[in-house]
Amino acid sequence: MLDLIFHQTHHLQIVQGDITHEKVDAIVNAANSHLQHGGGVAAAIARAGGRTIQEESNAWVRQHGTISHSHPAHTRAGNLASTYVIHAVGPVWGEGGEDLKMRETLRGCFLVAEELKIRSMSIPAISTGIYGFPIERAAAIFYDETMRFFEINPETCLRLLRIVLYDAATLQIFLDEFKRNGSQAK
Ligand code: AR6
Repeated sequence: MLDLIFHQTHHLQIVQGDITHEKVDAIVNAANSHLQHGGGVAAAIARAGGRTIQEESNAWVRQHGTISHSHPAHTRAGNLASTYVIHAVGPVWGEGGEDLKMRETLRGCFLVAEELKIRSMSIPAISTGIYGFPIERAAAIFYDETMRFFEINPETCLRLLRIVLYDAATLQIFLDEFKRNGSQAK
């Protein structure tokens, strides 16, 4: 586990776990642009939260159309402990422009967090499962974008950001990346 503190009040934590168990204001889902939560962490969230998550997702797409990288959707979280699920769509590895799309996706999550004025959010390693984005590369972009967010938004309501990695190997890659950049592990 890594716990980085910004501006004395804001925490960035890297932990291993199942994101459906997180007790935060919002969890981020690694979704597809049609919000059909059929596999991976999306299916786990839809299953654990109950059918309202898929129903509200369908309603969102009917109303707003498909989801872009830069502006994720959000629904309520049904039976989960969180209030919201933010449905972010990461890049598919091999489609081109993946690094930039990953940055847009993470910035989109922060944008929605600010719009919802939430105080805590947990985010998985978007795109690194079914979408095939290399984990080391994702970790480097997560590092850059999370540091950038807290540096340029010292007044943000978002006091706690947790990066929740499902397996030990992915956790280690993220810890190595954040430590390599000079952070202190706890
Ligand atoms: N908690 C935290 N992380 C998890 C969990 C969990 N319960 N389950 C898996 N992961 P993926 P993608 C990790 O495939 O690559 C779906 O069908 C997993 O180990 O869920 O963005 C969507 O509907 C990996 O590191 O998402 C899309 O069609 C990370 O979550 C497509 O997959 C992301 O893996 C999105 O693919």
